[in-house]
Amino acid sequence: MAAAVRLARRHLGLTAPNPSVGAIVVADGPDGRRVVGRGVTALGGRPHAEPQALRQAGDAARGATLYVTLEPCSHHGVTPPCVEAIIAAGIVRVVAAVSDPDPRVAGRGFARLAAAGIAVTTGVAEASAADGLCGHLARVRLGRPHVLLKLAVSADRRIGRRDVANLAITGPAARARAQLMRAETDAVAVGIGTAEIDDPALTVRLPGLAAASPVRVVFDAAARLAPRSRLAQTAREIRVIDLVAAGADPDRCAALAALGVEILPVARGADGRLDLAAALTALAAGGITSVLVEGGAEIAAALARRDLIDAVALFESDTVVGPDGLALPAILAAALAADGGSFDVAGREIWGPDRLTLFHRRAVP
Ligand code: AOF
Ligand code: ZN
Repeated sequence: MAAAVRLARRHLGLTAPNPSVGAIVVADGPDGRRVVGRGVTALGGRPHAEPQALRQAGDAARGATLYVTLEPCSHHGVTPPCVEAIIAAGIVRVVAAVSDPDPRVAGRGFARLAAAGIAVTTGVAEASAADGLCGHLARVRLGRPHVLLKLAVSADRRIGRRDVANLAITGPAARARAQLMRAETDAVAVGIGTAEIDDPALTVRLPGLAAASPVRVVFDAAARLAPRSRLAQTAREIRVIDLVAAGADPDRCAALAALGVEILPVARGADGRLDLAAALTALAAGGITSVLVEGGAEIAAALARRDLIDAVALFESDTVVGPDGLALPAILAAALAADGGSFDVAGREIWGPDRLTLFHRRAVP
């Protein structure tokens, strides 16, 4: 199952709105157990993982075990049900990690397999598989994408400076790691303040991964995104969605739309600003299952206030920004605090001189 989870990870961020699933067929041979087929959900979401693994296994699938990270589908969607392919191939045992909450599946996949006499085990390595399926699980269960907030803080707990564009807090290794996060998500988002100050491209520039650049999203209530910005100017190459408040200046919206920027109007919240929950729902309706939020402080704090952050990637460096830098918003510092916070540490990594801590929102009991 660990191998299937790693396999699924390869297409993370590249299969939306489908999840990236990993499937491995293991057969008993004269020399012991061996892998005879591997499959990962194809780019764009289809074909699913299982038929690919079964095709690779061919006749060796007869009597074999299938390890799969998500409950195989039982519905006639765009593709025929995976359970039928599994039964037809002669698989005798299915080991799965996560049950599919998609209402079209939701237990029916396992039930169909069991009815065909296949031994079914589920819940194996569930937490690590669910990590890679977090976008699908959030979209189906919550109707919004999974939200990962990326933050870089200096030794004096600053996350940037109002007067300096693209202030480097972390080093090149940490920044490459952050680009990998972009490659693994469906969309990368910033607030309009960050878009104006940094004029970011928000693309993936890692060698070999340029095609993995996610959809770029701006929280931009008043449609302030500049037509001359890098985002607007490259909208025809890599999608840009501008989340504007209903009633935003139609001329500004039209100028951006003419450049290929997709204008997505969203209701205003009680505070008169963009309703962030509605904005995320609109993204999910458009097939986006995961969002990496990269800044700035204001959007991060606003998401935290509405309890819309599922995970945080906190990079910490020894750089000193100085007292006039932007402080890590208090609400985030409190949420990430070791005692009394609302997030748990899910992993730690070292990138050059910088540290990365991954936090997951603590599950509500
Ligand atoms: C699987 N294996 O590799 C994936 C699955 O629109 P469709 O027909 O492609 O079905 C999409 C649903 O199938 C999706 O919402 C999720 O429940 C499941 N994804 N299932 O058996 C796979 N990617
Ligand atoms: Zn399927």
